[in-house]
Amino acid sequence: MQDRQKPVKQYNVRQIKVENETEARRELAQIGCDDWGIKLMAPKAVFRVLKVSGLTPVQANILKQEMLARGGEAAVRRGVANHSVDSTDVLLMGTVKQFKALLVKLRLQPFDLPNLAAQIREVLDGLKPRGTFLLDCRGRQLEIGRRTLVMGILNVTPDSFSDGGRFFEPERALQQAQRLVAEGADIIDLGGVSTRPGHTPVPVEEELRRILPVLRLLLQHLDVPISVDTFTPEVARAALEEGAHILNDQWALQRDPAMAGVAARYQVPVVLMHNQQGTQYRDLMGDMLAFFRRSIDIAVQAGLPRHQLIIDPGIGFGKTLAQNLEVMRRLSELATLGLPVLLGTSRKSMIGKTLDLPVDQRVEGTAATVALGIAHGVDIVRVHDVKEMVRVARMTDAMVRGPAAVGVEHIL
Ligand code: HH2
Repeated sequence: MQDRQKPVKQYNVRQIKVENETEARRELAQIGCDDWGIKLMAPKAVFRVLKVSGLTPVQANILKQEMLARGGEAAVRRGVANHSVDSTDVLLMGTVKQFKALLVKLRLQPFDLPNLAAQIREVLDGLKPRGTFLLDCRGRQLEIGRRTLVMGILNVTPDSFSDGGRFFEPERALQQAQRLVAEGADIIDLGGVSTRPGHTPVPVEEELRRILPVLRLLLQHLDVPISVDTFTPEVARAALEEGAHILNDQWALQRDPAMAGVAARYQVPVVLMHNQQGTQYRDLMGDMLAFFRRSIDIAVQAGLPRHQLIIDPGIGFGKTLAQNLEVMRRLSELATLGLPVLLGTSRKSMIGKTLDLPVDQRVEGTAATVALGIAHGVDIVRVHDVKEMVRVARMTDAMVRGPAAVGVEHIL
């Protein structure tokens, strides 16, 4: 007869979720580390992979050497070692502690590496949890980060893809906006031009004729901030002069050089939405980030502070279905810039094509994108179906941000 085996002691090995130093500190404290140990080890618990573009072989070789010396890694293009290529992208892999030590070394190097060090530093800082802050919309405040904010769409266009023609009359538009606010909208986004594929361009006078009477009514009767969805400086100027609180620019200040000056003059928050002609990318997320950096530069040069800017990946703009889905999957990469993120997926063709459903049956698909967006760090969702998406956002917030985000901690 065989001996009965001694029971094997179980150590309950498992992976835990640690995405930043705040979460690392919490886990270290929970196992009883002392304060000194927590301070020392938290930066070792967070691993980052950063992608850097367009380095010379000389820069890349130094970077690799310095990263390896810190115990991290740097992947470069074949041909960098013998300088048979002109430039390379680099994947830097290491803990926050290793990155910090790398930065100290890079600051002492030639070849523009101190500049690169400053840019890496900015990204590492941007990736730290932002906490909550108040976005000042010309006197009306939006609290960013505590819970997801819902922007209700009000299109006063005859041809918008999902609600075109329904709220063309100012009184009806006001009623619709009041309904959206009653359902929980934190912002109303007023648009006078449809940008759906195949839309007809609208003259400035017509865009003004559509939005100004409605805007005046909204400003009189609503307490929430009103954003104006336009990429035309004349329209933006007129709307801001009337008192609109936020500028939502589908070309992120890059379509008309006058736009940034208009936004700066009124010191309004600006939504910088990614957009481009065609769907060619060298590196989808990398190109989008470079686009946002250009827009941020334009804004700051014009005198708009960085903290007034919101970025938006522009789902459905200059992207194929596969690219839209990839952006959704990689939304958390937008945290790189440390700015609030707005997501506009409501009833869009990405959902229609994926589920093979017409525009009036895309509410569940929209819900999936809102939930995923929030899980990936989105701060504001732009939606038509406010009542439903407020519920989706509250539920997702309770799970992602914690019960305090929706005020239910008392029942726990
Ligand atoms: N999408 C649309 C319009 N404006 N603004 C931002 N910031 N982000 C978006 O994703 C976005 C936007 C298009 O949607 P919709 O307003 O519903 O349709 P239409 O262009 O037909 O009016």
